[in-house]
Amino acid sequence: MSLPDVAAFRAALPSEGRLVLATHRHPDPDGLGGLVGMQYLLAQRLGLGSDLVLEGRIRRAENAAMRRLLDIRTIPKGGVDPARFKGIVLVDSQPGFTHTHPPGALPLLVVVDHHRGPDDAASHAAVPFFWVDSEYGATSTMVYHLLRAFDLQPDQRAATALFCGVRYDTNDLARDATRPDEVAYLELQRLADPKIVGAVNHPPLSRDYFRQMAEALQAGEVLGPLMLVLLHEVSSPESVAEIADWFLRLEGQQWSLAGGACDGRYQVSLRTDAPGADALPALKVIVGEEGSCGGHGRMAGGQIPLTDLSLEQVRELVRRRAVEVFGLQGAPAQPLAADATPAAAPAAAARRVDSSPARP
Ligand SMILES: [Mn+2]
Repeated sequence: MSLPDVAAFRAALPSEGRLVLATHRHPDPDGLGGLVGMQYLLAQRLGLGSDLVLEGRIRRAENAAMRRLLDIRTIPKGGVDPARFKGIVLVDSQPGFTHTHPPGALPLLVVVDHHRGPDDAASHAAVPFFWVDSEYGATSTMVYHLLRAFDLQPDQRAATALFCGVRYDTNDLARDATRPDEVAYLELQRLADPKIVGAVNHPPLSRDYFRQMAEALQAGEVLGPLMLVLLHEVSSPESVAEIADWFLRLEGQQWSLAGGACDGRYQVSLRTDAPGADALPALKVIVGEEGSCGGHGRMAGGQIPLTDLSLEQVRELVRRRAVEVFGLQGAPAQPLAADATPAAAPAAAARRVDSSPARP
């Protein structure tokens, strides 16, 4: 596990001016938390102003609530005038990840991320401060420890943002959490606003959300240890991740793969709760040469562009490769919504008919 290097961080940044802070497309709480924490650190310890540039609409209700309640302000990507900024700080992502396109024409000065990236030393060498360590369960944990290395305690807003990030990516320390995540979680919980944390955790959900979940329930298939939900169009890429998370809770299922088309790409999310299992290698096989993916520990996400292949072709490809990678050739696919005990069903139905009064 690597520790933050304060001197290297200082050396990578200008002594004055403004910076652009960016993260991956469709930011999640860990990306947003890392941005808010980083903005606070730059202002408090380095006297540097910064603006957040976000890509992709934030549609997941939890993430939108976090942005609203913490008043996370951004400037449009198209509105970045290179003359006004000294460079870019990227959190929870890395250059070269296909879901990340920081505004061009500005140098990338800092990368802080916990995803496993491509072993491409050339792209790292070009970044003055490149701190990537997949031993951390969340980027927000890394940013928290960077603040502490500067002897800086986050204020309530920054603590709330970072706390939401740590708890989201580690599932409240239950998933991929290490000792630094625990330290950050407990300290940030003490400093965070519990009302905001609660409101982010349980935001109002749109009717569209329930419609999407109803579709997912209908489309869900149980294939041995794999829960498979390959949808057609979805309202947001985040909903694919949410569906994968949700269906992992099905009793007896150790893997959950969800997919859906949005913004010209077929998004896929793979989750596992098998002890010690790693989601990324399996997803790499599933998206293959046609797509790209990233992940850490028990979660991985990726996409396949819907340019050369049609939506139906991609769904078939994903399904076939998932069956192969989990060795499920010949395994019966059972609709999730079907009776899980088909053998007992006719008898039970017969009894109901016998004992119930005739319907009008
Ligand atoms: Mn993250």
